[in-house]
Amino acid sequence: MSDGIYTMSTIKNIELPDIGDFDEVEVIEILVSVGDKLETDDSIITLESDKASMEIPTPSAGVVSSINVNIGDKIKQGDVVVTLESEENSEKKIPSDTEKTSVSTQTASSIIAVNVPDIGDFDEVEVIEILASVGDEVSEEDSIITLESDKASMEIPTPVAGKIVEISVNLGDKLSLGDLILSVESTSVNSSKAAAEVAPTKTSQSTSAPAQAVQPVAAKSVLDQSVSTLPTGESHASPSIRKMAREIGVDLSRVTGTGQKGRVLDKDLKAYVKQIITSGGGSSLPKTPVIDFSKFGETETLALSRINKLSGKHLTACWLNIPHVTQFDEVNIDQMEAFRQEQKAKGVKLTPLVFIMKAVIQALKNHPRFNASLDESGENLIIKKYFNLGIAMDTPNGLVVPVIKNVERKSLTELATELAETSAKARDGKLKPGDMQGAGFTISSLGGIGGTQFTPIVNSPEVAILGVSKSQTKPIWDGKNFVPTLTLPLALSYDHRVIDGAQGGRFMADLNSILSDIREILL
Ligand code: CAO
Repeated sequence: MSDGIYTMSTIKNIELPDIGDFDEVEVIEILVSVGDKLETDDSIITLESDKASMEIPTPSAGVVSSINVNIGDKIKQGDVVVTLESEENSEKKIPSDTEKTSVSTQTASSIIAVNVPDIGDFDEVEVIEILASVGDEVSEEDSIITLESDKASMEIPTPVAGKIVEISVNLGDKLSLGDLILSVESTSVNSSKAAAEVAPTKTSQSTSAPAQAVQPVAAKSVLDQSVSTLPTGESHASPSIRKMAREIGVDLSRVTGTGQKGRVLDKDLKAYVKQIITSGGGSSLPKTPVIDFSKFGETETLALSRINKLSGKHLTACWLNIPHVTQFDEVNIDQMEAFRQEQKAKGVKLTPLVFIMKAVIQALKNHPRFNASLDESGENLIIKKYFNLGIAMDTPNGLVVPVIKNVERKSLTELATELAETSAKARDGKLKPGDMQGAGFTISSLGGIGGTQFTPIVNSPEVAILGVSKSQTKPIWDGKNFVPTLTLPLALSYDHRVIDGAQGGRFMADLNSILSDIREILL
């Protein structure tokens, strides 16, 4: 044991004092810097074992002349923590640990009295939580009470397993070394922890139980289990809660404690974290109200499919992260339709989509910015030199977007065959993850279904998407007459961080011209 200080000159070595029954404990915080002027009892470092943390105060005043430990060092009693240039000669002694265990009495031979252990330099510490009840079966190391001073809180575990037969403390009691906490009917008496049966000496807190064979045990002491610091005094919590909060990066002062004196309990921390997660990682988006629709009539609850949930999450991210612009156009597809009908008469079935795919590739070659992704920094555009198209497909389980690769190398009929095969796979739920990766641009076609227009959501990390609606014959003015014309409605949505409105307009005009004169596609 040490008195904590050597002062032969004006320089004092501040050693780690006796802080209880522990071996080597890690330095997790250094609270002072060289040159700092300290008062007696100012905290200098924080130590932490796997179960506890504790601020170590300086026993004397002075100016810090050196710091002798680093964060991560494992230190033990007697190690020099800092040196102080002293302004005074007086020293404050750290109490010795000669009295490690006090003895109290209990009733039967198997009853173990658990007393307050050596908790370091603490006296008269308040009981703020009683963590066990009479009748509880406890295991060794289970915490039984929490003590709290103005600077630290500590969970005291039982050193023996067994059934609690009596609790001898109340909330608010001030306890010191050796005070009886509770009595355990032991199921595993560890002779190294429990003294041999000795003659009874009843403590002031014992009940009137007959004094017979006694196995007195001090609960294990300080850093071996649990002392936690209350750095600013604004939030109270046990060491395990503090440790958990530190590990997951929660500022405990933000957590509303529901325990005694506003103490943060395990459930409070979990509720806080849950609330952060469900509110979208702390984003300030207002929540929509929860409504009980059955108030208004009969309802039925359908669970979303796995695909619904996955695509929902992705679409939300796209919608929230990308500043969208959507612009519309109508294409004269008379020529395409004539060609399509010709092919149909020959038994070759082509839907408008394959023409649109080929036309889009041509437009992407002319406007490489549309076949691109922003890099992670958001400061560079990665232009893709390959031409893979995502095609949105409707399946019984929800929307999927398989990718048709190297579209520029495939003929209209090859594309039609691949589309048919891919949509069959999609409907049967047989697409593999690789089938849905690698697109540079996406087309969503609702042309087979209907509608005049819609605004597709850009499929991040792509920067643009084309929405196709159902073609209609419309009277188009040719300068002299209204001519019946088959028109195809297109909607181009793009990421405005990457594509300016003028660029979007040029892409759409180009696409319109390619689609209305399909000779280039047919080459
Ligand atoms: N205008 C008019 N008719 C069209 C058309 C258009 N723009 N597009 C297709 N059609 C016609 C086709 O020619 C076909 O008619 P015929 O058999 O008489 O030739 C019919 O509509 C059905 O076509 P299809 O939908 O089976 O084929 P497709 O090549 O156009 O599309 C596929 C294939 C897999 C993309 C489509 O079936 C599909 O799943 N579409 C839904 C996509 C989707 O859900 N998008 C929304 C995503 S955002 O929620």
